[in-house]
Amino acid sequence: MTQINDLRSFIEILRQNNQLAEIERPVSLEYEIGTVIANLEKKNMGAGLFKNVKNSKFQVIGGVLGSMERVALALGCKKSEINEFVGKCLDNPIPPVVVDTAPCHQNILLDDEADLNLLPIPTHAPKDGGPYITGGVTVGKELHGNRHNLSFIRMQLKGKRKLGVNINEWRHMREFYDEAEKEGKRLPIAVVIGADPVYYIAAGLRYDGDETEIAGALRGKAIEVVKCITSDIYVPATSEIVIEAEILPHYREEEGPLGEYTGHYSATWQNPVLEVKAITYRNGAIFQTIAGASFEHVNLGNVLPREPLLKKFTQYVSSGVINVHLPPYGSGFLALIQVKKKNPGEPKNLALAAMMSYVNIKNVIVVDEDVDIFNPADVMWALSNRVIPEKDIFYVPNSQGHELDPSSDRRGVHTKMGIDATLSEESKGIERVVYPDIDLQEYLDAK
Ligand SMILES: Cc1cc2nc3c(=O)[nH]c(=O)nc-3n(C[C@H](O)[C@H](O)[C@H](O)COP(=O)(O)O)c2cc1C
Ligand SMILES: [Mn+2]
Repeated sequence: MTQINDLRSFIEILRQNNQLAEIERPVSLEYEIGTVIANLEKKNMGAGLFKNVKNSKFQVIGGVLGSMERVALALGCKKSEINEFVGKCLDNPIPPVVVDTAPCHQNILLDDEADLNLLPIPTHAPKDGGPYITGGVTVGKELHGNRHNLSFIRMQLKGKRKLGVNINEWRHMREFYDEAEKEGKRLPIAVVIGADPVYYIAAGLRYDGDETEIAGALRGKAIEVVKCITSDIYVPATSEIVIEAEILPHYREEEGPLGEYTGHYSATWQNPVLEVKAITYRNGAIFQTIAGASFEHVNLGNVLPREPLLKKFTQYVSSGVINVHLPPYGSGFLALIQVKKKNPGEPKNLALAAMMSYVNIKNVIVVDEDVDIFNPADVMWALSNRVIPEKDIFYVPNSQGHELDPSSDRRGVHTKMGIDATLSEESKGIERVVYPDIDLQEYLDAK
């Protein structure tokens, strides 16, 4: 099996596992690529590799981590093992190793040559404010010191060497930027576009050190990094494209709107801008993108970072918890808990624990061990069959949620809801009809 160490080797894995749609037809950066990625996702047809992008010499790929099947392929584990595996890696970091020469420096454009218009930056959703880099990992470093940080920062194309940047509150990158701004200094950063998928998964995680160490843990091997050309920031040597830039202090411009993870558009905000210092890329570079409001957006920003916590919190309350899931169709607001319950009140306690595990979690559904939490139809079946509303549903009004939740107020205050969708004690003795799973191929292939 191909060993994954960059985007290209993962594309090969996707190809081998029928998780790649290879598109030869010429496509436009304006809306067309975003629309095709969204349709591929809806029809579960794999990541989209656009080989012929109008007005660009680069290929574009989107939806790389848009399904849990592809996340499992990236991590080399089963779908049901993902949260356990990511949780373990967060406790066992592997620091990166520095190399001197790197494929990502095969082509170097400096200063005035570093023109963003050379890159295939898509405008994804119909009402996005313009072209956006959404599938880039921002590498930050504190101004005084060597602490690195990975995260996703959406970047709006605003000029040949200018991007608008949106760094939200409480982010590690925000700390770096606030510190630089206080001193009136520019903050050097790098944007990595196209890398080993574990680098993307690590960037969405909340970790107090350098998330590159978690990428190493997820890969089971140190990530090879190289020093940037214009700063002392380190990026993966096999990155497809790297933008080296500086965020300006004490300057704001309008930025937005963009399709957000809630499936709604964000408002426009007054946000900082950056100036590009260099663009470097590999020969035959592939530009990676993430369609706003896609499952990939939710997987990276909500599902993968928070499932390990959800598991820890709920298993602390009950050893009967079998698995947990934050399905991407729930925008990170819906948690599903599968339990072999011992006591009738246990599912309610589990719902409360889930609500405590992360502020965004609003609705919690607890199901029995015979319900597949990775199959929405099975969860809907449990809701339809096993819920006695006046007894099984409870609310926590005026609790804290996330400001982008459309059902919350401006400060993110909303009502949380817990649903015990397990079979009630009184109904015990009723048995579910279960046909065994078989390998159909044996029937279809038989002569
Ligand atoms: C596709 C995608 C886009 C995101 N865009 C932003 C963004 O524009 N601004 C932001 O602050 N967080 C954004 N996030 C969330 C952060 O990347 C995420 O919370 C990250 O873990 C923050 O890391 P940090 O605290 O280490 O900086 C995005 C996440 C994803 C998956
Ligand atoms: Mn961090």
